[in-house]
Amino acid sequence: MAQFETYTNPIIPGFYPDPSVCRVGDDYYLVNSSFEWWPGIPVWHSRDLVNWNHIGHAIHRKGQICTNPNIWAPTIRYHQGKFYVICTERPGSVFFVTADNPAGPWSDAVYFDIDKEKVSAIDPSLFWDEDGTCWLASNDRNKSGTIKHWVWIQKVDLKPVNRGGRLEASFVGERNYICDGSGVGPDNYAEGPHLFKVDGFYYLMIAEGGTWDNHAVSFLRTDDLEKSAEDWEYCPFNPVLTHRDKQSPISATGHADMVETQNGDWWLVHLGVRKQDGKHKLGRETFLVPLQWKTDSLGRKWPLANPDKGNKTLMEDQWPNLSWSPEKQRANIDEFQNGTLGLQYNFYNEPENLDWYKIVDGQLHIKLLPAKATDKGHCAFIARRQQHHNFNVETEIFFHPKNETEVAGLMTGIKNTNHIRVEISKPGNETMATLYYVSPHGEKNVARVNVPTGNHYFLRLEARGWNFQFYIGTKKNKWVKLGGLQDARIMSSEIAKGFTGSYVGMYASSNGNTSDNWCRFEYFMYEPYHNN
Ligand code: 6LW
Repeated sequence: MAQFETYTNPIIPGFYPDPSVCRVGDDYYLVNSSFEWWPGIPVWHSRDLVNWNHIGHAIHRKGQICTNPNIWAPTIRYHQGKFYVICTERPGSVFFVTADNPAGPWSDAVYFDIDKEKVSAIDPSLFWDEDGTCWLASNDRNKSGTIKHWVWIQKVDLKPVNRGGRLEASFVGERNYICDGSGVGPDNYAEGPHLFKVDGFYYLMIAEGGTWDNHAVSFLRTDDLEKSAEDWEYCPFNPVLTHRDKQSPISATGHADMVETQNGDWWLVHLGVRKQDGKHKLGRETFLVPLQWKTDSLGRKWPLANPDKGNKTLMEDQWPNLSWSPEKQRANIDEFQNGTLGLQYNFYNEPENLDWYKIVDGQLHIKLLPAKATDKGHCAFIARRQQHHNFNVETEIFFHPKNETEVAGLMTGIKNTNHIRVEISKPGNETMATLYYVSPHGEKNVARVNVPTGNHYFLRLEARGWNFQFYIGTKKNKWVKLGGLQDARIMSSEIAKGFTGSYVGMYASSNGNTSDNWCRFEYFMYEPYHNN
């Protein structure tokens, strides 16, 4: 079997933030936040920590959780034959789901009754001590987001009780507030806590500094989880990982989780962003960095990220001491041959039902829904993440607009208020392809061409950094340039705000009217260009 000497970061490119990892034997499982994208919480499998295969979603069924999802920062753990994923459903609740098989199905949600009037908990994590006691670590966040976060831990009983139709687990004993940060660096903002037991000590990993440029990972430890805050010991090397000094192509490194391999090595997975021209469009991505335990002057051991390489996560680093286990690569072209939508696709917000799309004879059919691309909620948009700075997207669409409100095409962006899309429509007797650019200031029609009526069309997007150009054709590879944006930074997280990343996908709408019309897509291609 081929063995590589190095791996490249990010290990999971694109909008895959807040990674959490666990190991079961020789197998590793990882989850990410998904916010309002459906299905929620992607679940990954790997045997070498570098090649990851998307195997399912922890939130995949209507009714599994109580409200429309807005999922923040999950943790995955394995305990006595069961997988647990615990996370926050914003704005309110902490819940967990369980599964025998991490590919699914996952159970209905079990909630913690946690919310106070002004404060909600985020970033929950579970830890089982050797005596079987289960602890929940989390951090408070007040609803306006203005006070500092405090990390706390508390014993819990996970056995669900049905309270008024909602499954609930219970707290045991007092909540122990541990810290609001390591005290090192700007804006402590402690969050993303995880507990580990190593050589008889309990290590508390925290993220701090806020999720952007000042993000960092720090450690505390204690020999007794019931000890009060002032008796915990702070790692003198804190933060053990940060790219605050902006000396790396990777920024915002933080919100992490760590795992010990079957060979006794320790690795950290964490989020980070890759900026171009000071902004990023791919969301917060998942990175991997080796940890080494170093002893301080008091003889205490602490895990440090790449201490011999400037305490930084590198774009390329030494391969883990694990055999190369390539996962099956997803083909660049999806010809809809499987009868079901691939795991790479998401909808923006959970749909009311799933009767508006189907795969028949190798074509994806999408019904025109009244919701518009600029609406806040769910619309008929089947999309996948942009995972590279440079990429090409191509599709073939069959569509006969029946009236001037019916449109279908290709859309890319980060939000309803920050996107570009090309639509086929028939405003009068002629069929048109129109390119729209949408910013918080409104919608602009940037290009329009006539296309033959009653035909099928090929649509193509070429993204090179912030330059997005669209093409149309009635024959494959016979492109007419439609136009685009030289500078699409409107789709950056810095401008659009929020915690997600950019998507690209197939779209259809009847613009406020009911319609029984459908469009069909023959294939959908996403192809990295020069792989970066
Ligand atoms: C998450 C918090 C954070 O809950 O961003 O980067 C929040 N860290 O820990 C949303 O991902």
